[in-house]
Amino acid sequence: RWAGPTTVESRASLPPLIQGENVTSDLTSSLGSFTRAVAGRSPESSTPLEVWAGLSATIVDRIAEDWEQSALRASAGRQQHYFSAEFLMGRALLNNLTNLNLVDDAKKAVEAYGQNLSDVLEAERDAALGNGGLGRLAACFLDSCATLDLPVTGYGILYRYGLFKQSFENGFQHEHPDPWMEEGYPFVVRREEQSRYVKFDDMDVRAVPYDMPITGYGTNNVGTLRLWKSEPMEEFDYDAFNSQRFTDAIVERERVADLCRVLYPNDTTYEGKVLRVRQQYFFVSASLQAMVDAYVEKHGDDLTGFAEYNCIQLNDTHPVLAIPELMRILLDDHGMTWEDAWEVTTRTFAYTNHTTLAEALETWEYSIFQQLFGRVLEIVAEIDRRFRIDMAQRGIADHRVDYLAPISNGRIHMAWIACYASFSINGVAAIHTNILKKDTLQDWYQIWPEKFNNKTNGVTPRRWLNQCNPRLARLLDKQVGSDAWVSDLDLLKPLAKKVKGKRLINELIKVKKANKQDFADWIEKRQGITINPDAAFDVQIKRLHEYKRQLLNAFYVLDRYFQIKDDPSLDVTPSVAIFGAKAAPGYFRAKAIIKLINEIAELVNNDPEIGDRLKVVFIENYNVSPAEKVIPAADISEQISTAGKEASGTGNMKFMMNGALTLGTLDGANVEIVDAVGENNAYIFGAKEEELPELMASYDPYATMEATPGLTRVVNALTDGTLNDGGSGMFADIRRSLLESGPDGSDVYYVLGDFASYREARDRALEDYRDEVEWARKCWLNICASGRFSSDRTIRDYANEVWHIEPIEK
Ligand code: CRA
Repeated sequence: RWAGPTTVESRASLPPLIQGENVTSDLTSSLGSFTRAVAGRSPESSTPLEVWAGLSATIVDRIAEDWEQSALRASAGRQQHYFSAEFLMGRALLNNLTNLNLVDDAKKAVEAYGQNLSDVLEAERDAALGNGGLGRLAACFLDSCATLDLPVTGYGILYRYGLFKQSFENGFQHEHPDPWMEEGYPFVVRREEQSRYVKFDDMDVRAVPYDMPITGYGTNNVGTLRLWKSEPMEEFDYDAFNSQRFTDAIVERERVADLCRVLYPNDTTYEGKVLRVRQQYFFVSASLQAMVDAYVEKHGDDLTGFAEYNCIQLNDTHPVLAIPELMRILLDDHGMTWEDAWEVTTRTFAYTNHTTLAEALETWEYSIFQQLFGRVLEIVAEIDRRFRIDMAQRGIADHRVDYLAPISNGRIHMAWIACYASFSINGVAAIHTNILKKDTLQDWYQIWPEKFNNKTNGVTPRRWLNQCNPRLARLLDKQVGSDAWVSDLDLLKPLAKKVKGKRLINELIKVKKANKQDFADWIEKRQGITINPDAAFDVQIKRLHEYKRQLLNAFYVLDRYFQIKDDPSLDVTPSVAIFGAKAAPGYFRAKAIIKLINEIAELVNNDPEIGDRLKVVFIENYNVSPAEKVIPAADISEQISTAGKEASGTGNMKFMMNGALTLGTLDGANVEIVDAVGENNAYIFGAKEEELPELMASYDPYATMEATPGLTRVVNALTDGTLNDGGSGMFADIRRSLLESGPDGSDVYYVLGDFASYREARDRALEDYRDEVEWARKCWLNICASGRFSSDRTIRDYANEVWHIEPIEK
């Protein structure tokens, strides 16, 4: 049910990076050996998963020496370290085969044992060690750093369970554990000798690093992602075991294992749990210890030069405990003075903010720090004391100082510590950085304008175009004359002038059609839904959140359904509304919206009167791999957040690269997408960020609903028996959130307010879709203008403007 066909083709014009007399036969014999070692039987009778493990081990074997050399070269000079609680890596095997230009050889090797490469690749589980955009961004960044030969290492946590697996039962979301590496995972290597001890006041744990090689495209440089695992100081309490107290013996062991057991399934909001703070401290402490030890080994015990050789990017506030922890290490373990230690610390850290949503600015109770690490708390208190003096000297008013202080109202403010101690503060799209300056972080901006800078997000064209869309990649190879665009996406820009070429546009149309057929086959096999590949594929895939407004999309679908019911002969462009989204398990209303979309799908898909004119597909267990299937097949990219709420978005960029047209608000990176491609090649609607405060001040959702033709019927369908929430009260809750007054109602995301304008824009897009050639031209212009949104551009900007690092010498 989960497997589907993948097109696996090699097209790189580069010679294989791995030299040898006969790459294929070498690879075949290694694959045989590794598979036999893993499976304990012949490769011919092994399962696809076993062959996957054998082939993956073969790849690690092949890159081992380059990896070792790369690490050595990187440690010779200034290095960058990317601290992140999340890395949403997805699958690794095809990515590595492509980077090493070994796809063809691997295919032959696998076939030599009567196996099939597609099946082998489909057997791999996603490493889902992240929630959404923030975690996937970290993964794209590592890919770009390796490709650009930059000395960058990622640091995170080896979660035993990644983001929960989602199933739909009766249309309701259910969550299941995701033991992603239980069956073995060759792409991480345990580095026992690099273990460190992390001390809490109530327990000590051993941190063991598992290193993952990060290959780049067209280079033999191999980067590293270091994921820490917590283990007990001693395997188990032998005395307790011997005296028959078996449970006592394993209690401690489990307590330690709990630390890394699970990724918190929240996107943008956070879980206020002691365990989460423990996770954060655990991985930053172990990472810093390793960095400082490496420095001492190279440069001696005087750490005043630490920041010349090391820089740390904090991916949101999750790793901000690294600031007091570095202070602790410098003060306590290396005997530095406060002043010297602070000097080093404030030249080491750079902070990225990823959201303006207030609930995502982490603050922790004072008592949590008291319980976990008294010494770190002491240091935070000293930072706080000095901060207050510093601010008073700058003439900042007392109430402002109190608001901005690291400790206030009995809570520790992680974002304020980050702003105070970092030399760089950045947002992730132009509009987002502006909102930080004028709103969320305005006080900091007034004191230190020079710290602020923008780094618009990007996505890696390796995974998100070259790998997931081989047909389009081949077309681009032909147009560019080589595969050079894969690591220099700006090479597509001059191709825009070919937009009038009939042959080219026809080829593009053929590519999209074939991709849509593949997706239709995949979803049919996976979920048993039949869709018409000629219909417009309208796709919204992202975490379920009210601000992202999946509800607005669902209302459009319902409205169109009613229109067809009212006029059964209505001639509309056939379309498929495709959704993919997980809701945080505790986010009731997000789960309600999932149930709602599934109910609408039931209603629409089973109504013979509707036919092919409208279908609804909800991709179950949406993740990186399903994204790789649906993005190349999309026609319309839904980016419809309430303006000012989506910091950047990165899905919007992936769709653009694959030739889907953006239907969106002027929010996040959509603003820059429209700027790059031109208004005529996107569908923009809705209230603008600067208009919303005034609009909201006089907003009457009920009156707006009544004044918008068709909308009352749609909203009423929530509760009038048209749709069934199984007695959960979920749909009435959605209705209340829109129409009732008060902080939990009032339609704060302006769904009803933007409905008319959204409907107009989506209708117009679907109308335009009928002109196949004109539509494809717009797609082409989007593809050619997507160079700005390569994470290579983002990483170059970080490297030049913040990190000040150079490509490593080879
Ligand atoms: N949810 C933002 O909301 C942004 C990514 C990556 C987010 C997205 O708009 O594209 O970060 N924020 O910068 C976040 O996780 C904690 O904040 C996201 O993924």
